[in-house]
Amino acid sequence: THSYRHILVEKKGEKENVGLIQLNRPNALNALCDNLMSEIAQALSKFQHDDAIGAVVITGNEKAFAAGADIKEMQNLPFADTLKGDFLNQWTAVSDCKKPIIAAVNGHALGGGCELAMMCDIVYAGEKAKFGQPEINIGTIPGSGGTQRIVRVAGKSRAMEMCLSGLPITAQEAQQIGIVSRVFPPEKVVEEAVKLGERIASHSKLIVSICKESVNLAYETTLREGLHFEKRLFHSTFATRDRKEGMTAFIEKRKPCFSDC
Ligand code: CO8
Repeated sequence: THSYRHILVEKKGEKENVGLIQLNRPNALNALCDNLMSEIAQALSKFQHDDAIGAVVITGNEKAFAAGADIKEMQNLPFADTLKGDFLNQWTAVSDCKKPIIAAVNGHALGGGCELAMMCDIVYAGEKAKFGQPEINIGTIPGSGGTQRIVRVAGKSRAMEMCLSGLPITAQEAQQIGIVSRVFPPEKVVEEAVKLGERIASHSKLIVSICKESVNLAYETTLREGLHFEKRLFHSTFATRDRKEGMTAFIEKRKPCFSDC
């Protein structure tokens, strides 16, 4: 066991196969200070190396998922230090994780909080959640994907509107434009995210990570390269025991027993 200062970490689900990370700086609306992001990176690394874990849920509280990077920490930061210290570089731990991550968002998901949600593979939101990129209000711009990921899911006009106006959008709007896949009553969001995590964790963890890698390629490469790589990854599943077991179980009309290899 490991104790953290700014996050709570536990295992959820009937089989304890879903990792839950709850951001826990309620007095600062879960502002994402450097230490908090380091702790997320550490917790994700532990879940990554834990063979029992098949998916991870990241959540905040009912008031805030996260109100952004910590403005108090950034206020007096000189430019040279942002470069030298690779300021906020550990944020990539979230998008680099090989296991699926589900964001369960209630309340404010602003700035880095909105970016953190969009780094996750699936976003579930409560009816009162708000998503926005308010950096422009404080003289800066999104620094962890806000200007990039919104364009890819919702197009240029929406991305420009959010990033240039600094105004937040509702959970319902975020769902319409594809940032969020489902909206629930606030008290159900984490439960539903864990349920989805359990469903994902019931599959072969090896094939799940190959599938995640392939979907992510759609973001990061051209269609031609993506289709080529997808085909190779599909072929590679034929080198696994779980592919053979899955198909055999179907033919034998029984449940597959995956061994993640
Ligand atoms: N950083 C630090 N402290 C914060 C932050 C924050 N982002 N947000 C809220 N807090 C603190 C407040 O200072 C306040 O603390 P205190 O009690 O000590 O004054 C406490 O949380 C409660 O906040 P409010 O009193 O403001 O609560 P309200 O309910 O009145 O307002 C809002 C809620 C509207 C969410 C408001 O707090 C707000 O506008 N927050 C700032 C939102 C924002 O601008 N976020 C963007 C930050 S910049 C960013 O995220 C850049 C990301 C770059 C990532 C780069 C990675 C490489």
